[in-house]
This record gives sequence, structure tokens and C-alpha cells, in this order.
Amino acid sequence: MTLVSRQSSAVTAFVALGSNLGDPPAQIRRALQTLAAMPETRFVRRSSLYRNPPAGYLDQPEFVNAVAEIETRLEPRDLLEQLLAIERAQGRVRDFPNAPRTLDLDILLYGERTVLEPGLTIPHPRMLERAFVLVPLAEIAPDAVVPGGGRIADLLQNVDASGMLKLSDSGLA
Ligand code: PH2
Ligand code: MG
Ligand code: MG
Repeated sequence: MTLVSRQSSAVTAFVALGSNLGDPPAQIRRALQTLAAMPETRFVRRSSLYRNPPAGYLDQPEFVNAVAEIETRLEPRDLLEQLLAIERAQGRVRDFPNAPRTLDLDILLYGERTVLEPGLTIPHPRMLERAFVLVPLAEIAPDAVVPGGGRIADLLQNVDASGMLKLSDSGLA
């Protein structure tokens, strides 16, 4: 049994999903199912899946990205541990920073809380520059607010979303 410290009230949190190895759409769909089964957590909604070019380290396959909204009583550190366990279960190997991966799960927002701890920074420190985060997030939560940043729908205006290709539900687009 996993022991987790829980909060008295549920918090709305957003999780970014990314994959560029081993059938990315299938990896993302499987991860969404597993996320929905986490303890102390209710799955609220998810964005479409988006195929898009790699950002940062460019010499790697294209990605599929999505964002999920959850309500959770897990503390941020426990939520992170759950996400890392799901990554490992789906074969994530950490070769070097930004290496291709079967699955990456990042906490974007945790209510309006700011967290600055070793290995865990919330809001996610690079989310404001990333179309592959802001496009799916704006699809499901345009009015969500980044502490110290602003409204997602407004922040979306600052990124180039032209490379984001929404997949049909079959994932074949
Ligand atoms: N993740 C990265 C680096 N670059 N590019 C895309 N398109 N999608 C990602 O999820 C991604 C990336 C590091 O986490
Ligand atoms: Mg990560
Ligand atoms: Mg990441």
C-alpha cells in the first residue's frame, strides 16, 4: 500500500503529457487512463492530442502532447511521485536532459500554489514559452490563471502555435 498525505480539500491541478517514442498517441491515451486511477484524485477532463515538432533539442522525433485537468487531494510532492511512477511503468528512461521519451508527465499548475523545491517547481517554469503546453491547456481551461503570469487565453497570444496539429480521436491524423 502506498501511504500518501492528503489535503482536506481537493485542488484543481493541470498535468502536461508528452511522448515521442513507442507509439506516442497510444502512450498518451494509456497514461490518461492511469492518471484517472490515481489515489485521492478525480479525473475532470482532457484536451485533444496534438502532434508537434520537438522544441529545444531538435534532433529527435516529433511529439504528441496533451493536458489533463484533475482534482486531487494529493500534496504536490505526492502527486509528482505518482506521475514519476506512471512514467517508469511506461518505460521512461532518463538518458540525458530533453532526451526522447515514451512518456513525460509534468505538473503545470496546482491550484494557485507556488512550489519551489528541489526537483519540483510549480507553476512549471517553462510553460509560458511552450505552445505544446499552452494550446492544449487553453482548449480545456482558457480562464485558468498562472500565479504571477496571467490568464491562459492571454498567454497563448505570446507563442507560435502554427506547428500544433490536432489529432482526430482515432489518432491517425
Ligand atoms: N518536452 C521537452 C522538450 N521539448 N518538445 C515538444 N514538442 N513536446 C514536449 O513535450 C517536449 C519538447 C522536455 O520536457
Ligand atoms: Mg518531466
Ligand atoms: Mg517536460
